[in-house]
Amino acid sequence: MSILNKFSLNNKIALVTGASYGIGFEIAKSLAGAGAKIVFNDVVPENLQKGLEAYKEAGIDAHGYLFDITDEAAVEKSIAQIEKEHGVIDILVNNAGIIQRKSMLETSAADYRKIIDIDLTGQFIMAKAVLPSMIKKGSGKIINICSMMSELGRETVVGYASAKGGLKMLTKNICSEFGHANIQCNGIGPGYIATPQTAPLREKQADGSRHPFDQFIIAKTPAGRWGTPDDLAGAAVFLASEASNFVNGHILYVDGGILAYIGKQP
Ligand code: NAP
Ligand code: GCO
Repeated sequence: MSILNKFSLNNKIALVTGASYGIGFEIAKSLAGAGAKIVFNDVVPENLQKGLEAYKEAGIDAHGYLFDITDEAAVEKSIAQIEKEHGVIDILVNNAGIIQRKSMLETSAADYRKIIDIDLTGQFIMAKAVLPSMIKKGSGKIINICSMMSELGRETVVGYASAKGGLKMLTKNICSEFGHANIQCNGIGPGYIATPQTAPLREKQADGSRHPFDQFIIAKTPAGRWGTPDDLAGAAVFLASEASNFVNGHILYVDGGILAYIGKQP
């Protein structure tokens, strides 16, 4: 049998959260390309509709559901509906998330709680909702979208970094508690990726020069460029497929080498 068969997702159902666009959309496309049936969610009706149109344009028969990953009752109801309409979810990609950029001293406890709620508690709620059927089926893949901030801090992203650090440990804990049930829970740690979420960091300056943060990331990345969502496709298919059945609790960084590099001398 060809080794490539191990990367096949034929007859698998994949749920990607927050996947109307951005990283989630590209990961969903990659899983569809490997044979998976795509289910995705969003929290804004207009964006869900745009996502459905984008998948159709990409030739993907995706199924969209509107729910907030932080609303446990809505998540449980939606997962039950998805399982009834499509079958057991084989692959969950916990992609949905937000970021807020302001100094810690300007960050209220309410700000902090909101980011933790969406970027960490929401991923817990989603995993808890899909695990029972995965365990009953005897297999399952959970992929948490972590970050450079799962390993490193920086000014202005205290809530986000706290959540992404916690998400690394949630990943290890799901591995620890459910590995015996043939559940593999891993993370993908993207570097700096060009999406709407990082657009403010790449805005051209009034004089047409690169944003200072843009220049910083180029100097910090051995690849000398920002990543694109498509750079994450291979890692997603690998961690969603049986090719990674003995990989568990691992965060696979797809960062162009940032975490290995002290950075180019100014
Ligand atoms: P994005 O463009 O901002 O997309 C985030 C998605 O999450 C949107 O579809 C958004 O829906 C959805 N979402 C937000 N809150 C939600 C909620 N409560 N319930 C359901 N869906 C919700 O972000 P991205 O750049 O694609 O990033 C996707 C993931 O990768 C995030 O977890 C992010 O932290 C992580 N990441 C990004 C980078 C990067 O450089 N871009 C690097 C490392 C990790 P609406 O827009 O409709 O609200
Ligand atoms: C930021 C960026 C990063 C990226 C990503 C890096 O403001 O520092 O948004 O946090 O989103 O998480 O891996």
